[in-house]
Parts: sequence; C-alpha cells; structure tokens
Amino acid sequence: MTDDPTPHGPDWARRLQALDSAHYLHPFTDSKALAARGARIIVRGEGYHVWDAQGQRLLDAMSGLWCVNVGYGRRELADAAHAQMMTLAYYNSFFNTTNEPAVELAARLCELAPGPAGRRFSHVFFTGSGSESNDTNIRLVRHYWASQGQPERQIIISRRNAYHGSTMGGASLGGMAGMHAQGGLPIPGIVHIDEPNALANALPGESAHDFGLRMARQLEDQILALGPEQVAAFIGEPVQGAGGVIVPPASYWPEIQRICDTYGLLLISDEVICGFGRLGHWFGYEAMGFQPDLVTFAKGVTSGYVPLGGVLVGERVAKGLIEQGGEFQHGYTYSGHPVACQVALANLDILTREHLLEQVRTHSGPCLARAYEGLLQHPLVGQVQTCGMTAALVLMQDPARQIRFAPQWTVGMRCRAHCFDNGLVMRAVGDRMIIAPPLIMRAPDIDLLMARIRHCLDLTLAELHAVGALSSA
Ligand code: PXG
Repeated sequence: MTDDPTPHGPDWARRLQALDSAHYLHPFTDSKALAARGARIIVRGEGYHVWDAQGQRLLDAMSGLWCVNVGYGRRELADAAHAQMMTLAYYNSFFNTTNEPAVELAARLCELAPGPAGRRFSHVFFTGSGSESNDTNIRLVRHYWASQGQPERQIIISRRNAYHGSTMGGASLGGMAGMHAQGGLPIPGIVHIDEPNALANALPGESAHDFGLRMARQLEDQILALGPEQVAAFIGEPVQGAGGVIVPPASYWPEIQRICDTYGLLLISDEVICGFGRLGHWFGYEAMGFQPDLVTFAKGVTSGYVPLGGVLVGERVAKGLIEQGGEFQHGYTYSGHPVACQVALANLDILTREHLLEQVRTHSGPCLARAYEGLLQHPLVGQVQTCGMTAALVLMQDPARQIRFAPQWTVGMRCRAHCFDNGLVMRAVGDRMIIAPPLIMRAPDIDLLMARIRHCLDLTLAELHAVGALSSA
C-alpha cells in the first residue's frame, strides 16, 4: 500500500531514525529494543489516514491515541490556532487575569455537560493534559473536603487496570501494575478495587447484571472497611480505554452512583477518552447513566491538535471551594492557554455542525457494533465488546470453549504487526485488539475498516497455525 509516495527518501528516514535513537526518549518504550528496530516515522495525516516515511498509508483506527475525533487535516483548527497566535499567543490566568478563549470555552463546556438542578457543572479548571487534570482532581477533592471541615477525607478509590495518566498522581490513581512497579508508586491515600471486566473477574454462570452489581459493591465494602469519613472520592473511566476497552454491564454505574451518594463521596468521571463524542454523547457519563461531581477531560476536546485538558467542577464542589476554600494553591503555566482554548472552541463547532455525536449514536456506533458481532464467526475471535466508536475483540485459541492463548504466544503483538504491515493501526492490550476510530467514519468507511481487520485476523491465524500455537486447541 504505497499509494502516496512522499518526497522523503530512504536516506532522510535513516538519518531521522538515527537521531531518534540517539536523542529521543519515547513514552512507554523500551528504547534499546526500539533502537535495534528504528522508529516508524509518521509524516502526514488526512481524514482517518496517516502516512509513514515509506509512503505507506495507514487507516488510523486509534485516532492517534484516542484523540483525533474529527480526523486529520482540518484547516479551520489550524486557522483558529494561527489567528489566536497572531492576536494573543499566550497569557497566563494567574494574578487576577483572564483571556477570552478560556472564558468562552469554560462557559461552553459547562453548557454542554448535562446535570439535574443542583448537580450541574458550573466551573472549569484548565490544564495541559489528562494526567495534570487528574493530579488537579486529587488536590482539588482533598482541598474541598478540608474546606468543608472534613480534612480526614483523603482517600480516593479507583480500580485495578484503570488508566488515569502518567504523573505521580495520575499513575497512582491508575491501576496498572507495571507502572506501580517503578518509581515508588502509588502515592499514599489511593486504594484500588477490581474492574468490571467479566473475562477477568466474573464467576462461572454469573449474569452480566449480577456481575456489574457485585463489582460495584466492592466499592461499598471498601468504604465500610476504611470508614466512610476517610474516603474523599471514587474515580473511574465510563468505559476503560487503555485497559482494553472494558465496557461495564448496565447495572454497574448506577450502583456506583448509589454508593457514592449514600456515603457522600465525590464521584469523578475520567472522560479523557470517553468525552467529546466517543460514546455518542458529549460525555460518557450520559451513555452510562450516572451523574459525576467532577469530570476529567483532555484529548478529544481539541481532537489532539494542541494539548489541552481540564476538570469540569460541579456546583456542589465549586460552591464549597469558592465560598470556604480561600486560595487554591494549584495551577499550571498553560492553564487556560488561549491558543489551545480557541482550537477547542473550533473543534466543538465541528463536532456540533457535522452532527458527529448523533452520527455515532444512531449510525456509525450501531454499524460498528453489528460488524463486530459478525467477527464472532472468525475462528480467532472469542468475544467482542463495543460502545459508540470504540471496540475490542479478544483473540482466543478456542473461541467455542472460550480458551485463551498462553501469554507466551504474544498473539496481540503478532496481530498488531500484521495490522501495521497491511495499512491498519489497531492497538493490542494483551490478547485484546482494540480500536477507537475517528468519529468521521461512516458505514462505507467502516466496511473498509472491517475488511482490513478480517484480512489481518486471517494472516494472524495462518501465522499461529504455522508456529504451532493452535495445534493443542
Ligand atoms: N485518563 C484517561 C482515561 C486516559 O486515557 C489520561 C487520563 C492521561 O492523559 P494524558 O493527556 O496525560 O496522556 C489518559 C491517557 C494507551 C494510552 O496506551 C492511553 C492514554 C495515554 C497513553 C497511552 O491506550 N490515555
């Protein structure tokens, strides 16, 4: 697939790869292994495709890293950034100062995030990323409780296999064992319960409904074990993204809500992936049927064109903080960055004008769900889960008997390699292959995507036969 020859010759690519391994430490990367292989250089993006330096066109079914919701190459986002840079490239929001794009965006986000009277969103704290936003959440909820005369409410409960970022706070909130194994994590006051992942945690014969309730009630057990007066908040992704697109049963979130309300905990919805149309709504909590007090956002707010994140603050918390909290000793140089906020406003305009949320809800989401049900016919696919424009399939040695591959076969990595070699970006989380395509994809584009996925599954199947991974099934 070299339909777009680029002007980048092999010497150019080799030089860049050499400089890359000499100077660039990549995130979540074994740099030694990467240096031996040479990094793939991405040079261009348009719509839902990106091109590498060899001229190979890749269907980007991961929207970059869950963020390029409106697709690549949107001139109006570039124009918004350019115009804002020429007007006011930067100013801070410290020292009683503000700027127009930040104010307009804060007001717009509060308008977009629904909530019943008394639990609406009234304020926004801006950051530069999802990780900074979750660090903000930790400081904000603890400061809030202190301001309400309950300083002992310090503990935040999260889930194993959650992803909430890579800073000390974000990685501590996350439940990734590999991350906790490095650098003295987690920080004090973070407790984890199990995730609502049926493959990992359901009992034999347990209904999805009962499983959802049982997982949620681990929160109640944990609160009672710790003492409710010690617990500040619960945080969760409506659908776990980096953990492998884990879609909880419908019973899960309403029960989490009931428990948080019963014991007075603040409920934080981490919408870094689920927000801005991914699940067919502005925010994932709408799709999952609960009402958070705080919302973490980043990624899709600007479709990844420039870095921006933040926390939406509900009335209850905002009122307490503003009336009793005094100065909140927290903030970032780029809080309320005018260029980022102006790009976000233009991005929200595109999502609205092109009816992309509605499209995901009524057209592309259901279309993707049907297509994934069809994948269950494939001899490697043991389970599928979809929600809006995100989906997972689980590679299994024996789908009929639900027998998974031993980790030594590294089936996800093998499948991912076939995808890259055949013009498709799909991410592997163990044996779960996951996608989160740009929201601009419609039925014909999804047909193309599915044909590509099937082809890569066939190639993976052939390879697994060849290496003997299927002979014992
Ligand atoms: N919360 C959630 C739910 C996320 O998915 C973050 C917070 C942190 O955002 P920043 O902007 O600080 O990265 C994320 C980020 C993956 C992967 O492998 C996912 C993320 C980041 C890096 C890799 O799927 N999500």
